[in-house]
Amino acid sequence: MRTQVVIVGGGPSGLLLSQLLHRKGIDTVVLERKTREYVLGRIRAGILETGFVELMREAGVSKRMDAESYVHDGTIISYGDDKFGINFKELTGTSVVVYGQTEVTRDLYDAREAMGGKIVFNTENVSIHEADTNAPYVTYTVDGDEQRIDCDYVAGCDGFHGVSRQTIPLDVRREYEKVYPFGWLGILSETPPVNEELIYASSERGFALCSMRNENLSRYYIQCSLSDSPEDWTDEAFWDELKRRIPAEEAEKLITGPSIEKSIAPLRSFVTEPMRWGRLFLCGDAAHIVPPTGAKGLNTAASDIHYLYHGLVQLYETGDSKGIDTYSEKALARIWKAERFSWWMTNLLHRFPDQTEFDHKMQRADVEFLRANRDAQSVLAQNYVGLPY
Ligand code: RFL
Ligand code: PHB
Repeated sequence: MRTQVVIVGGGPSGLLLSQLLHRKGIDTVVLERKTREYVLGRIRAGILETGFVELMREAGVSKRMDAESYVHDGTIISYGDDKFGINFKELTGTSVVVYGQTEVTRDLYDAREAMGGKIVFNTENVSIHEADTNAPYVTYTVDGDEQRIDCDYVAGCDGFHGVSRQTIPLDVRREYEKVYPFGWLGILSETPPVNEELIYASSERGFALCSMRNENLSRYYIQCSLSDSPEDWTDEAFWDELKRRIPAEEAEKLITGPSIEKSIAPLRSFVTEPMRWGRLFLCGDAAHIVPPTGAKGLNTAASDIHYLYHGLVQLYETGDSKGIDTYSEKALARIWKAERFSWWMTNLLHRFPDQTEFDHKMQRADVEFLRANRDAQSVLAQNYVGLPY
């Protein structure tokens, strides 16, 4: 078999790239290790930057998103019972959109199916060969049969645990990592959100986040210990702890109910450089991870896809390789800024096990400054709505 671009990974990055390229007449094959149902069962991102929304429109998959998503013009930061708002719209002229990653992925799968896009599920032993030559190819097994696809380029969109990044030799690849000493325990419940805007809550007992998917589907998170497992937390224990971490006014209003999903995500900052090796390009979580504070993970994946898509179209349409030659540099320049923002917001709002009283005072001063200073709020707002591509 032969195609122009093999895309390893059928998560949001891989599907979006495949859909965008297909519309420009560029042929792709997506190789996904799991099933469609499995990918759609993962509850992840909820907040999309306008750059992401634009890309979904360009991919022709925005119909449901435009009809069903919620525009958020700001967010709330609370500490103990104190709180204040950050008005993105006023400070930057832009907003963000609430539309779950599950829905984004579902829309992309539906669109790929409708256009006859090639997605191979349940692939095993995916292996990328000769990526540093002009004749790369990918082998994999499906249903016990070994297959080979020859191609022009490979896009590694296979997430943090994928094989693409590992294909780049260690003497070329440099990795930067910070692991945080806590995780986020998240639940999804069919209850109305406690507030119309998201609440990022800092408290003496640790961080909490009140988010949502729609008017009857709420997503809440609490900072938890890395040694916890979701089974350690009954729904009742979760709700009790959440109430202790958000302002009393919201705690009283909170409507609780049974969780329909409960999971723990460890927090990590990670970047690999470069994001290109020969004819292999890394995109999204395959190349970088941010802690979820600040909602940048899926959004940075989208900016990678934006750069790679435009680079490949330029190449196939005009023969000019400038876009793909500068891919790694351009993607990384934006990613490091998103890394900084997510790291800063994580440090601002979480409790760390080794913090001293002095450190607590510093955190508090940082939050007070943010509350009182419009310029500081503007910096947060610009980063939250998304830096320009
Ligand atoms: P994914 O989604 O991990 O998809 C990779 C796909 O590749 C497949 N795969 C392979 N396929 C073939 N062969 C192999 N060897 C393979 N190895 C892996 C996997 O099965 C999978 O289907 O990466 P992608 O596409 O780059 O997308 C990245 C996003 O999923 C991620 O950045 C976000 O979910 C992060 N994130 C958030 N991002 C935001 O922008 N806003 C948010 O509000 C937000 N909240 C979150 C988040 C992530 C979270 N968790 C659980 C990590 C909240 C949470 C709790
Ligand atoms: C979510 O709704 O899942 C969500 C929202 C904002 C974040 C992280 C996760 O910063």
